[in-house]
Amino acid sequence: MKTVLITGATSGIGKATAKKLAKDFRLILCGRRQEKLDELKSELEKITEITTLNFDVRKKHEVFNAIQSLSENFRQIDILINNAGNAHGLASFQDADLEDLEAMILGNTLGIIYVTKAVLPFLTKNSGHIVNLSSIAGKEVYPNGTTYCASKFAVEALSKGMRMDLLNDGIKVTNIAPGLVETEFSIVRFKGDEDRSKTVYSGYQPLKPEDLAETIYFALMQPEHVQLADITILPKAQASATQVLKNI
Ligand code: 8X3
Repeated sequence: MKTVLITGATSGIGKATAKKLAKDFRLILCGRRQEKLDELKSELEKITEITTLNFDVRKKHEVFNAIQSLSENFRQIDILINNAGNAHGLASFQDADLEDLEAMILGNTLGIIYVTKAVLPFLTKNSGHIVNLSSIAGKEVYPNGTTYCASKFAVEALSKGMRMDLLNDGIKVTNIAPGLVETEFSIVRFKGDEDRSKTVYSGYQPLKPEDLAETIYFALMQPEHVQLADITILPKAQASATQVLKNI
């Protein structure tokens, strides 16, 4: 049975993906909240073999130490799902808090670089697969999202470049760019303001984390010779990063 490492597995898309994959894969669940990892582990270990790694993708040494601490039976990783990521603030570039901007570049861009560099020595050659979670914000820039978008444009470049550089190693790279998905994303972006977060997802049907889990599963279950390179997935009510039809 293949082994999948998922970052950001404690909530949202990562958690839904862990649940979806449990019937077919062994799982390495990674996240910052150990109690959430433990909860998910105890739920899913009835179905498959699970281990957890507690680290913050923004902390280089934590990332490498955690991945190098994997026990012998989890040291061969077939699939890496770079899911962890966040937005911090939605403000003009001139007004945005510099620490928020640093956190997005660190978490969304450097985080993928750290985790992928740490996992690559353990990633199966000739049938390995990396899935990077980008965003519609990796395809289009929108006002007040400058650095968030920059962090996701970088993910797009990382996906394309990894696909080139890992071609000879037989490792597939799938880039997934979702639009509006209802998760803790906006609560984090708006620093705990649940009312403001709810307005982002009201008046239309946003994507659910489970929709993304289905998409990731679909990408992983393709025949060995098929590489889904780039998938953009939007709610029916969304046409672009800034165009959402509400009250339909
Ligand atoms: C999250 C989607 O539209 O808020 O990546 O940028 S959006």
